[in-house]
Amino acid sequence: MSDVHVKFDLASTSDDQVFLPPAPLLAGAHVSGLPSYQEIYSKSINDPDAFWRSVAAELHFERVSNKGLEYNFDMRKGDIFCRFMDGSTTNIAYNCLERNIQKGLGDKVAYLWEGNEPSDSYRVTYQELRDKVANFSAVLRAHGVKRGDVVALYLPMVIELAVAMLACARIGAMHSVVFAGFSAESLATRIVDANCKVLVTADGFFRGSKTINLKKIADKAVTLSSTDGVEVTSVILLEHLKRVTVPQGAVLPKKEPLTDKDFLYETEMQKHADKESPVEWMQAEDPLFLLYTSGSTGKPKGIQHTTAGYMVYAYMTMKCSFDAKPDDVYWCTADCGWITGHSYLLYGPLMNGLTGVWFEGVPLHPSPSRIWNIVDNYKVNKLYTSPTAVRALSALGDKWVKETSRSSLQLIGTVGEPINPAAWLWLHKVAGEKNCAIVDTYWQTETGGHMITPLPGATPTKPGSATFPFFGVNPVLLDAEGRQIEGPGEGNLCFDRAWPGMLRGVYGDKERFVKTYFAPFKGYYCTGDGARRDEDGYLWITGRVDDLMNVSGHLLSTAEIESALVAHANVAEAAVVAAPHDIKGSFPYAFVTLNVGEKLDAKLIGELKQLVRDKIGALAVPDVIQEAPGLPKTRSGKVTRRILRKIAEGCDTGLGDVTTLVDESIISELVNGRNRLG
Ligand code: 6R9
Repeated sequence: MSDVHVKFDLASTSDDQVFLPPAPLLAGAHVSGLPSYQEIYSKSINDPDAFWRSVAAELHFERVSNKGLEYNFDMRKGDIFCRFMDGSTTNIAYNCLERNIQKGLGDKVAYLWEGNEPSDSYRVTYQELRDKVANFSAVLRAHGVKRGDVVALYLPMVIELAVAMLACARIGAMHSVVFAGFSAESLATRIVDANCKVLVTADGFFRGSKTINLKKIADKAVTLSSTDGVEVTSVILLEHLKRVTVPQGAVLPKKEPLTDKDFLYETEMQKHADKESPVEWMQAEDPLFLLYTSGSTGKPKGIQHTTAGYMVYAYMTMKCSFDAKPDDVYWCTADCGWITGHSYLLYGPLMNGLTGVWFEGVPLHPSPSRIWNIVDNYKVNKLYTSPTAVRALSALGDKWVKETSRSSLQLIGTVGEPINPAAWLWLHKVAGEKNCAIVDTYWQTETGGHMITPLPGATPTKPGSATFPFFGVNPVLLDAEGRQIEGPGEGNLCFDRAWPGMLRGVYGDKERFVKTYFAPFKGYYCTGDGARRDEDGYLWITGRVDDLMNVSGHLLSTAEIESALVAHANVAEAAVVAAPHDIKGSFPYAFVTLNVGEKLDAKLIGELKQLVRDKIGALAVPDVIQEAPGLPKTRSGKVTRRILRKIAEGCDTGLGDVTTLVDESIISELVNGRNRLG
């Protein structure tokens, strides 16, 4: 195991903040105790084919070939490729539904749906979900959708989105889910890129007290696509608004007229209710879905996942990272417009036969207790959410949490960005009442599932560290020249071997696939993130490599400085970017959002600088700290640092694409704020 760079030795740790797995989770966990993790990990690395084929044996394959993982990561040796169980056939929707029903789970609740308003809710069993999926797959077929076609799904968080995704998978069509917060232009770009002929959408929905007229946006996207040469032939329209409660202060949107392309969802379902629509047995390497993710330059990339590899990986990561158990009530707060919704709200939980919560609303509506109220109402025992939500909630004070019970909670997972130790500890102490495992999962749209993550019954955790690799994954840290950093150190986070769930391409752009992921370091998959390995072998994600900055020849992590700043009790959020400096090369420029009622005065600036100095060192102290009423964020909650970088550089205009931001007006406020600094 000489090429495996993981050391698991806590005996000599100097870290006093190590949290052992909670006793109830340790007992009877799928992976119980660190030695068990180490043993399985070694097996998975030493004989990946045997390991992954034994996982695959827990799922249904119609035909099983004798192939395992085959791949080439080195462009000097030929084409980059990855195949898993090539020649086998299976179907992921069948594994989510029919397979569980045959095991006797037909009457088990698959999803507890809760709407934007707490009064709107219903539940759907595995059998009911299967029937809806088979029915909708007949509708898709009737609209000409065939194996290999791409169907665009532009829906709020309704159960019909799950139905549509699974119906595509049932008949071998790829779904391309577009987050319902994206604009008409974004939707059109995605429709055109994948030549989608069928679009499934809804009339509208409420998000908090905001009204979204989805049909109006969808209509515009269909027109824009047509201008770009792609003719959508059918729009299947779900009438959602008529069945939900209108939030206080909101009004129903104007009803958009139906066009000759529109077909009502319910009418179509009834029309094709009795049609046979059999499961397509898919080749292991047949594409399963596309999901667009932003690139550092140019148009978004259509990340392409395939059938067997994604299926086995989503199943196994769900099972181990969240220790999936039959009695779980599991809630992933992610929207299905993101990969987290795909792997850990839809496919992972269903394949594991769980009961999931499917939530349409937002965490702070109608009150900041909403998340915890849902946990209490449904007795959620495993919650998967994002650091950004955690920071927003913790900034409002503990009162909203304290007035709820949360006694059912056993595990809280996070994903999407590095979680700063303060937020981690807040989850542990306040939300989790010191009873919960905190699981910081590191992964990407491209990886299909968790890559670096604690296992709740096995891994001693450190606040802010994603800890150790998942089975079959070997992370390496490379320096700028591509040399492996052995032992403690910091570098580019790469993976030296394939795993089943990895992307198989960027849709329609093989060159971009190779260039983005395999050209930076020959022989490795490059994540674009930096990571640090500590004395105990723990991995700490330091943020995107393009967020690293070089100050006086020292590599600094923006995430690390941000983490220091948000450790201050008055700071809700912080974003740090590199600004040019004549002597140092660049300097850290910090934007900080303060908790309600706080003011950024000289005293607080002094305290913040001292905090960074104490936690990291003098060279990390931001030269400028600017108060930010809010940070520019994409709809997935990621801070757009490229815009902040431009502001810090002194630009007033030419800030780049701002159309993906939730709130564009924040930009001028930040520019004005900077000008006031002088
Ligand atoms: C799953 C998802 C991927 C990027 C990734 C990294 C950041 C995700 C993280 C994390 C630190 C974690 N990221 N999880 N950074 N700790 N636990 O978010 O996919 O939207 O493609 O984003 O998010 O920078 O490269 P995606």
